[in-house]
Formats: sequence, C-alpha cells, structure tokens
Amino acid sequence: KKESKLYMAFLYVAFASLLIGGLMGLLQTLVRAGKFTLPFGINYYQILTVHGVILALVLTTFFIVGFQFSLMGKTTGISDKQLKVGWVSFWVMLIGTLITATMILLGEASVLYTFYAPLRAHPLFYIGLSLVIIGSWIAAFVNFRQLYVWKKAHKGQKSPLLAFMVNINMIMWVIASLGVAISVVFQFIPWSLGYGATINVLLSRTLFWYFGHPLVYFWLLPAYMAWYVIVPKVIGGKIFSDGLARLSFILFLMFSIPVGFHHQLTEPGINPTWKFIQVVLTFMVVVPTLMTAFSIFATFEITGRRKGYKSLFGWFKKLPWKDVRFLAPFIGMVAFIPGGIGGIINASHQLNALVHNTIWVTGHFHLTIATTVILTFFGITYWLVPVLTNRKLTPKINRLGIIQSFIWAVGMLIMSASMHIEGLLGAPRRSAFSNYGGADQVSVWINYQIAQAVGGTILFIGILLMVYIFIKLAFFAPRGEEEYPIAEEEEDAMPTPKVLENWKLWIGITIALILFAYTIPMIDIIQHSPPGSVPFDFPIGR
Ligand code: HAS
Repeated sequence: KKESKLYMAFLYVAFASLLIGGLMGLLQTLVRAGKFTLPFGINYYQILTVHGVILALVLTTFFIVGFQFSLMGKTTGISDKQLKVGWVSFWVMLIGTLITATMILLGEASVLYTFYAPLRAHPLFYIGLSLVIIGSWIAAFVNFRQLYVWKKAHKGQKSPLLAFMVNINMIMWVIASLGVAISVVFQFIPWSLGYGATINVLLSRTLFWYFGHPLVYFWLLPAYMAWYVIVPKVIGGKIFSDGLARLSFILFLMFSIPVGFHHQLTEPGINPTWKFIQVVLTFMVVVPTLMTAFSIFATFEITGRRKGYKSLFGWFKKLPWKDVRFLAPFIGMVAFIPGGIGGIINASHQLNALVHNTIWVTGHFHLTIATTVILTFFGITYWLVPVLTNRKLTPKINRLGIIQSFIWAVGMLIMSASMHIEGLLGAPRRSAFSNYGGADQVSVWINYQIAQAVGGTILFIGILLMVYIFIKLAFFAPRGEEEYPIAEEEEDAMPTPKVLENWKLWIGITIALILFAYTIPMIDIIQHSPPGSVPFDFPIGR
C-alpha cells in the first residue's frame, strides 16, 4: 500500500541511524578504556556528538513518527492529502538531519546532543536541528487532523485508544519543543551567526530542559502504546482498562513538562523553592508509570488464568516466552525497574548532588531509553515491518530476534551496571580517557571502563544482528500476511468516562501547570541574568 512506503521510509532512517550511532558508541567505550586512539585526528567529542544526536534525537524521532503514522493510519485512516503532507514532514526531517550530521562530521559542531552554551556550533547545526523539529510538527498536525476527521465522521463515539495516545504524545511534543525552538531561533542561531557577543547560558539551559525532560517521555510513550495495546494482543489477552490507559497518558501530558529543573538541581541562579516544586511534580510523573505496571501485569495474569493456569505464578510461566514480539518488550519492562529507581534517585535533590555529571547518569539512560524503549521498538519492528512489506516473521527470524534480545540484555547489563558503580565512585561522564594527573581514584575506575568496553562490544554485535534482521524482514523474508496486533478491551472493564476526551480541559491544566512552574523563575533568570558568557568554539581556535 502507498502509505506503507511512508511508514517504512521513517524506519529506514531509524535503522541506518542505529548502525552509525551504535558504531560511535563502541568507539567511545574503547577510547574511554584507554585501549584505542581515534584515527585521522577525529576528536572524542565529535563521535560523542554523533552518538547522542543520531541515536537520541534522530533514531527515536524517525521511529516514533513512522510508528505513530502507522497507528493512526490503522485506526483512523489516512487520506491522500494527509499522506502527501506526511511525506513533506519526512523530507523536512531528513534534510534537517543531513545538514546537522554534515556539520558534526566536519568537526564544526562537537557540542553534544544537549548543545549547551557557551559551546558554539556552526549555524547550520542549529538550522538542521530546527528543520528536524519543524518536520516533526508537520507530522503532529497531520496526526491531529486525522483524529479530527475521524471524530467528525464518528460523532459521539470515543476515539480509538491508539489514536488518542498518539495525539497526547504529539501535543506534549509540540508544547515541549516550543522551548527548544525559542532558544535555537532567538538565542543560538543569531549568536552563532555572530550577532551578539554573549549568550544567557542559564536561559538557554532552562529552555533546553523545559524540552529535554518531556523529550524522554516522548520516547517512552510509544513504548507504552505497545505495552498497553499491542502486547496484550500478542499474548492472546485484552486491554485491562481503556479508561486507565487514557488517564495514565493524560497524567504524562500534565506532569512531563513542568519538571525540567530536576536536570538543573546543581545550577546556581534558580531559586531552590522552584527546584523543590519541580521535584515534587517530577515524583507525580512516577504515578502513571506505576499505573502502567499494574495494568500490564493485570493483563498478564488475567490472560494466563483465562487459559486455565491456576497456581499463584502458573500464568507467569506460561507467557509466550518464545515469541520475540513479547519477549523483547518484556525485557524492556524489566529493565525499567532499575532504570526507574535510578530516575527517582536522580530526582532526589541531595542524591543528585552525588550522581550529577557522573557516568551514573549515562548508566541511567542506557537502561531507560537504550533498553526499555529501544527493546520495545525492536519488539514492534518484528511485526510492523512484515505487515508493511507483506512478509512473514518466520520461526528462524523469530529465533534470531530472541538471540538478539538476550545479546542486548547481557551487553546492557554489563555496560550499564559498571556505569552505575563507576559513577558512584565519582567518575565523570562525557570525558575521554585521562589519568587525571595520576590520581589514585583513576586506577579504580579503569576496571569499570574495561567492563563497559566489553558490554559495548556485545551491544554492537546486537546492533549488527538487529540491522540484519530489519533488512531481512524488509526485503528478503517470504511473502505472506502478518497480523497488526491491536487488542480489544476486557468486556467487564468500567466504561471510559467521557471527560477523558475533554482535550480543552487537559491541555488547559497542562498549560496552567507550566505557567505555574516556570513563569516566576523565568522572569528571575531574564531579569537577573549575568552579563552572559562568551562563546567557546570547539576545537579551540576554530
Ligand atoms: Fe531520566 C537524566 C529522572 C525516566 C532518560 N534521563 C536522564 C537523561 C536521559 C534520561 C537521557 O531527576 C540524561 C540527560 C542528560 O543528558 O543530561 N528519569 C528520571 C525520573 C524518571 C526518569 C524520575 N529518564 C526516564 C526515562 C527516560 C530517561 C523513561 C528515557 C526514555 N533522569 C532523571 C533525572 C535526571 C535524568 C533527575 C538528571 C540527572 C542529572 O543530574 O543529570 C521516572 O520517569 C522513572 C519512573 C519509573 C519507575 C519504574 C517503575 C517500574 C516499572 C516496571 C514495569 C515492569 C513490568 C514488568 C511491568 C518508578 C514501570 C516487571 C517484571 C518483573 C519480572 C518484575
């Protein structure tokens, strides 16, 4: 079908990014272990920027937009006009990605994926990133339109659950990315073009984290879409409660954005009262995650018991462990237990003082985004690609997928565990190999660095295997029909309250919370801004 081509186009970019970004990750672990020197004058921060931008921003956004387009197409339909605009979003995002990637590869933008001022990149780096965001906004407006058209044609009916979820995620994305867009357009681009000698660093970082935290939920929510609606179907069950799923997404919309200060707890210039308020709001965002865990386990248990497994954990043993469409997301769910606990530690002000800017934080996000989310995305790939290309997930590919999931789990366990421990021993994140003037502590860190290189190598093997599986599913697997797994709701679930679809109410509360959490600190940051910082061009003397 013609729409499949659009969805697949997004996935091609995502998997090409996985290969490039993964290779950079491997190189980083080798450099940090002191086992490898980058050739051709390539700088450590150049590959670290490629790794972060290509994996955290490009892979995720392309996969999510493509996957969400397919969910909308399946549940609400997509018109020819919407499809055309969908292609516009793809090309705008791709052109933006190519511009940004070129600047990084030329060594003109080694500013890492957070592009903190006063690090300054070439203007085209920021312009490219802006295009990626603009492209994603175009996609968002197509999704909004798809739901609107569906609602008009189905007056009085509740929207399809997946369409509702996609729209929540895109509303959150648009509101959040406004922050980084303002910073890029009004601060970074003029500054990198030479207008204005200094930049308000705190303002730029605050606008970045206003966007940066919801960004992580923009990654997480598509995984939750699969956990709530797809995984139940794969295991032969039903959705525990449509209303509960919608409520948890609404809570994410409300509490994901006004919490960016938990990334800035160590920064001066922000009144501690506002930090405290945003930390409280951060803990609120744990609630929908716990609701999700409860609801998914309820689905697992109900399904197992319905199949007749009676003992306390009999239902658990009988889950379809040999089906990679279930196994890969399940490993992701398990990884979220330590990943989430790490998040709560990070968000606690006093504990943050211990872990901030250490490699502990890197360990945290390799569990959350690189395991929970990415393994769920792999789990989606095993059925989505065959559906889109009219091919079969054969038992052989399924077996390879199971091997891939275990390789990923083992590699990540070794790498992320050693990052967490090394972080508690004080090792900084974002630093190349150094003996820090021969400090004793370094001799303790090095063993954990070597463990990370081992984990990173295993993970790279996992990436090669996953890319092979993707190519196989997209081009070489036998022709056939594969199911698009969308579960129905349990018959005895409570009817979904109508108020959950009151968009004006939820968006209104979201905006009110943002204004509450940010207005006064923003005025402070602008009013009491220091003279600003002069640029730091990398490499020095560019
Ligand atoms: Fe985070 C830093 C706080 C979740 C990603 N985070 C980062 C960075 C990234 C990131 C990329 O407060 C680095 C940014 C940078 O470059 O500087 N994070 C949290 C909190 C949560 C959280 C409170 N993070 C995520 C998710 C991410 C992600 C999700 C990506 C997808 N994070 C922080 C903080 C920092 C931070 C600070 C800044 C640190 C610093 O100082 O720089 C929460 O959302 C976590 C809630 C989750 C739980 C877990 C519940 C468990 C569940 C398990 C379900 C399991 C099932 C199966 C169903 C409370 C849901 C069980 C099976 C069995 C067999 C048992």
